[in-house]
Amino acid sequence: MKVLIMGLRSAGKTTLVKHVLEGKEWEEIKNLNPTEFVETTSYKYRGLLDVTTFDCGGQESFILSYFTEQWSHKIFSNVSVFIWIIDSSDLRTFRESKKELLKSLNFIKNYSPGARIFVIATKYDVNKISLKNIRKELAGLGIEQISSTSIPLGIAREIVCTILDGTLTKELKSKITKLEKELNRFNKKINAIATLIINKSDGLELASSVSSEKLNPEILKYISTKALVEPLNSTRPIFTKLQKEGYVDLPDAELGLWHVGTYYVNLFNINEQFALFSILEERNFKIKTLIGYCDSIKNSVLQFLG
Ligand SMILES: Nc1nc2c(ncn2[C@@H]2O[C@H](COP(=O)(O)OP(=O)(O)O)[C@@H](O)[C@H]2O)c(=O)[nH]1
Ligand SMILES: [Mg+2]
Repeated sequence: MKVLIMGLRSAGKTTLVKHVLEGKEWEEIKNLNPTEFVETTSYKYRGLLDVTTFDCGGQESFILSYFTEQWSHKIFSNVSVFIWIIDSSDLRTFRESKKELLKSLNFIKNYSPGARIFVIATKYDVNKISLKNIRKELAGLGIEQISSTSIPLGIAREIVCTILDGTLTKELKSKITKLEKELNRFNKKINAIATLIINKSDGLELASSVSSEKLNPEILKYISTKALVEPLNSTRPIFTKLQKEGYVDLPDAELGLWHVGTYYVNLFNINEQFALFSILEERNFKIKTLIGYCDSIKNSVLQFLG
């Protein structure tokens, strides 16, 4: 599935993509350098969807060259989802952005007639144009949905995820439902509040099971646990080195446990791509038993993927 993301210079494209598809938080990405010409990056959103973004710089001269024969075919063909990014904090560039959007839509309609079209108004924390006005300005262009986002306000991930989740096929959804049945059993066995299978690259869940009314499963859908899960990738090299020096035995299972208030967060490495994440209330579990259960759910996940 090709997701094409475009917009004028400095509209907030790169920041948004890094936030949602790389699980980066505002503090890490608020000072990015501008993108040079077309940067193509491929992601596996939630471990499910192949998403390729074409971040097209956005300098005026670059924008012009997209519309040459040579480039337009390459950029606008086979697009399933087209997202135009508009800077809601900049009144001066609004006209220009609308003009370029109209041009792009012509290309999309030519080269990818079935594409679903979305507009995202970024930087709504410092907006100068209201969403209502943007919607009025862009009415009648065949845009499915126009939404506003703000990364510092923490509302961007949910908006973009909702758009991408809306493009998941029935087959994928029923596969997830099957995996969630396994997770429900696991969750009961270990007496956890919630268990999630996390796609490590964006920190988003592939599937989840929530067994308590205390937690809204809808919220878990849009949280990136990247920062918690990431250490699982780096502990093995450290332990390997220590083991070489003869200090420790290398553990077979890669399990991490966080103690947060009265809760325990259990992290378990499934493979390069996925990790298991559960939230447990108080210490009512044995580590060895926990590892055993984690191992069996690991096999289910690997089967699901295989
Ligand atoms: N206040 C605010 N600034 C943002 C937001 N998203 C991006 N920016 C800033 O907008 C500028 C341009 O962002 P960038 O992603 O490089 O734009 P691009 O050229 O479209 O890729 C950067 O200084 C970002 O920090 C947001 O949600 N709120
Ligand atoms: Mg950029």
